Amino acid sequence: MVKAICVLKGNGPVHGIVGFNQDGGEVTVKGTINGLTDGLHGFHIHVYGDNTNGCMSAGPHFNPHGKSHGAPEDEERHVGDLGNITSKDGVAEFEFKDKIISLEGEHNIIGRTAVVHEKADDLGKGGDNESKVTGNAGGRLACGVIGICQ
Ligand SMILES: [Cu+2]
Ligand SMILES: [Zn+2]
Repeated sequence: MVKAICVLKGNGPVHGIVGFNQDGGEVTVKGTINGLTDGLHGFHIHVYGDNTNGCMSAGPHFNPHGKSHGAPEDEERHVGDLGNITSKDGVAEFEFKDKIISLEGEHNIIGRTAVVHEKADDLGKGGDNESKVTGNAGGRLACGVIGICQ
């Protein structure tokens, strides 16, 4: 089984840790992120594992097939589109599976950046152009490069 880990940090109070475990054609994503406002926050894999200029250096969503932004369950989505996580009382604890991201091959996310956003991701259904690119999820509160772990 291939395993990866990401430690997310930002300029504010938001920080967390997210693990990625590959099991066959599925990756289980399990994490805890602290310091978010209550409610939904967009969570994506962005293309570059570069934090030179903070989370902005991570570039746009990981999108090797030139698709539009969408929900994790949509056919039309970026590989990096993992939807929203939910924070309550300052803690977002989550676990879900995704069949599109991978820890090997063409959809490999190792060496790229996980980002948690200021606002909810509208999952491509916001009705404006930006919705089809970023989901209108707003600022990048915390991020980290995804690395191989034991
Ligand atoms: Cu993002
Ligand atoms: Zn996207």
